[in-house]
Amino acid sequence: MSKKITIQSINIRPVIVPMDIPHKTASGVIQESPLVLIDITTSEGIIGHSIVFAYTPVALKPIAQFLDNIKPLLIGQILAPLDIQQSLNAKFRLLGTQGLVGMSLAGVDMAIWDALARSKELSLVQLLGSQEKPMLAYGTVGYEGEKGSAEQAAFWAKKGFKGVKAKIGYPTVQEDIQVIRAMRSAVGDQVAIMVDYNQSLSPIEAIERIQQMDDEGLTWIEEPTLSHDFIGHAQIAEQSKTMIQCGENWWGILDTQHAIDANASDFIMLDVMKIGGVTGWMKAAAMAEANNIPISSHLWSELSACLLSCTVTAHWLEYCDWWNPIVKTPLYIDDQGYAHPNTSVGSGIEWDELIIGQSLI
Ligand code: SMN
Ligand code: MG
Repeated sequence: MSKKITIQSINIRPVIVPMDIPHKTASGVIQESPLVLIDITTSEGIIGHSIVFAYTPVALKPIAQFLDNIKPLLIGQILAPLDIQQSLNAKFRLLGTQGLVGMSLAGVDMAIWDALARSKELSLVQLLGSQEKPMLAYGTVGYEGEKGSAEQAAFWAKKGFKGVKAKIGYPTVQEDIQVIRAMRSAVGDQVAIMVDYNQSLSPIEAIERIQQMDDEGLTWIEEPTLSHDFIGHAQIAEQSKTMIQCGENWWGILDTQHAIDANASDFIMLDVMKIGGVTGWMKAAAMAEANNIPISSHLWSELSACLLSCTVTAHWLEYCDWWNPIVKTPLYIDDQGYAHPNTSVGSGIEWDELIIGQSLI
């Protein structure tokens, strides 16, 4: 019988990583990255790492505190992510496993998977039974108006990216279309353009706007209305020629099931944290496979590149460099715009302790 590896200790560190350019959306600006870094040390001395993204600094300490509080539930447990997720979900059923709780539990799951892969001396992709494959990546463009959006789009295209995604949701649809056309002139016909409304329209407004931009050659239109309005999204998808993309705000496999049942989205974009960590991703990816729905990723570029390699309907990787300062080897993107998942042990995240030391709060 193989030796049982257990969780020996857990280290939780809240940090704020400054951003070069604040990320503007139709639903608010992200000025910096508030992150909780999790390190789980096993009984054999192997350390697994993960990142929880708090979205806003006001959520940072509560998440870190919650993670500190659940240490006794984890220490001494066998390093078995599926079982740990099941027991934590049961433990917090009455409180609810969405929001800050869900984010924290997903962070634990990601760190356990990383530790498990490292303890077997396998890459995460190998541990999950797959091989690392190059993934088509797109660059992100903020809510920067015509000129700014075109400049940011050109920046990614020049680096070889084959796709760019801009934030829209300007006061009028004419402005949305002007931004799209300015980006198209900047990047040419060979680069895919996606747009993201960040939930800012009502279903009726969305239907009216999207019908006017249906001939702009967009690869997808993301979250036109509230992320949990599956019926509203289904109405929009039904009336739009352009593909609808949703999923970054779905909590776990039950949201995924309800959204699929409602035909809420043509494509699915998983956020490895909100979907429930590596465990949640793999389950949601299986649901997408059964329904022939392409899967893209949200943030967590390094980890998502690994997970997309294990996803049958893998589509696009969202490239996000905001957390690059704290990791030793950020995700490598080649000059054709393909991301190359980590092939060394684990998910490839190693901390740059010097920068982390300067970012602690
Ligand atoms: C997004 C929203 C919030 C933070 C980061 C990114 C965005 C995306 O919706 O799709 O990247
Ligand atoms: Mg989005």
